[in-house]
Amino acid sequence: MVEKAKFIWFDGKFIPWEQAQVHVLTHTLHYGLGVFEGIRAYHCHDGRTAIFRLKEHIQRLYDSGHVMMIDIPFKKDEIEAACCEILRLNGQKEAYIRPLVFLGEGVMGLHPKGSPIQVAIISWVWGAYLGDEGLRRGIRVKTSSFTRHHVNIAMTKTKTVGNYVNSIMAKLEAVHAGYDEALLLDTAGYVCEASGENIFLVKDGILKTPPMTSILPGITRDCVITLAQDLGLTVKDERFSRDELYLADEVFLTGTAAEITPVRDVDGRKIGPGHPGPVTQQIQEVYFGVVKGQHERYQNWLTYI
Ligand code: PPE
Repeated sequence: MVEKAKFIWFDGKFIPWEQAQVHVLTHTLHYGLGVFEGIRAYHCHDGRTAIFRLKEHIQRLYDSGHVMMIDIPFKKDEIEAACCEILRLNGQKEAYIRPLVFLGEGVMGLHPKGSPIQVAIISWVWGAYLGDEGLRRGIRVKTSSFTRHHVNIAMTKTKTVGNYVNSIMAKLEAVHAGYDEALLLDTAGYVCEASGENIFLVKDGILKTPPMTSILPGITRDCVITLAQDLGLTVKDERFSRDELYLADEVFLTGTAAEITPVRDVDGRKIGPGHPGPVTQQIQEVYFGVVKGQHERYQNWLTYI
């Protein structure tokens, strides 16, 4: 259960948590057209709180809106300012921030013109997305029987509400089968992404991650590519098959919520020695240092509040 905070920003105002309600005719509730973001704020080593890559997340929210033809009725800097203010008002040193743009009550039917476009920003305390132990020891992943969206069926570069039904189906199936997370293949059968994370493999010291074609352009993925290259590692952005994953030395998932989560097993095949490898551990360590403001070089990724 999400732990209740004091306030939610709703259509330009901070209101008490309990009052952030919607009508059952809310268009997004019926048809799934809405866009959202997921952002983390960390309690830094110097005692301050910093939102990680706020500008990039808000830009992606507007990009999602652009693709889905949802004209967000606020300026980007108003949304950024509200993300900072909500943490102050809720007294949260560390939190997950969820901006959500949805079509409200008014119009029914598939042509959404005339629906009010509403925006909410919620913040709550969210620990390790795939569990503390998963973060430390690695998780078990199952290739899903559900395929990731075809690029002409869903707009995969957007965080559209309805896109996530596919993720939920895959997640339910994986958990039902006793795994922690689902891996989805693309429509050509190549490794695509997990239900809510991008994926990397490491083989002979080289990192590989699927190209942008049909994945969400993950902001954590982008960080990992930069951090790995700055560590002198080679990163290839090219497609690979599930058996290449089985044969990898290391596998890990990346996401705002999941952060850097090692994978120790894919479809019952042990990955490497079956525990997080040296590259994954190094990336994890640098990433957690960066988000907490310990590396001068990446200070421009942080918005201190
Ligand atoms: N792919 C998908 C499908 C996805 O949902 C996410 C984020 C990513 C990749 C990684 O993107 P980024 O966060 O920019 O590195 N998934 C969000 C979902 C969490 C949720 O359950 O809700 C997240 O990590 O915030």
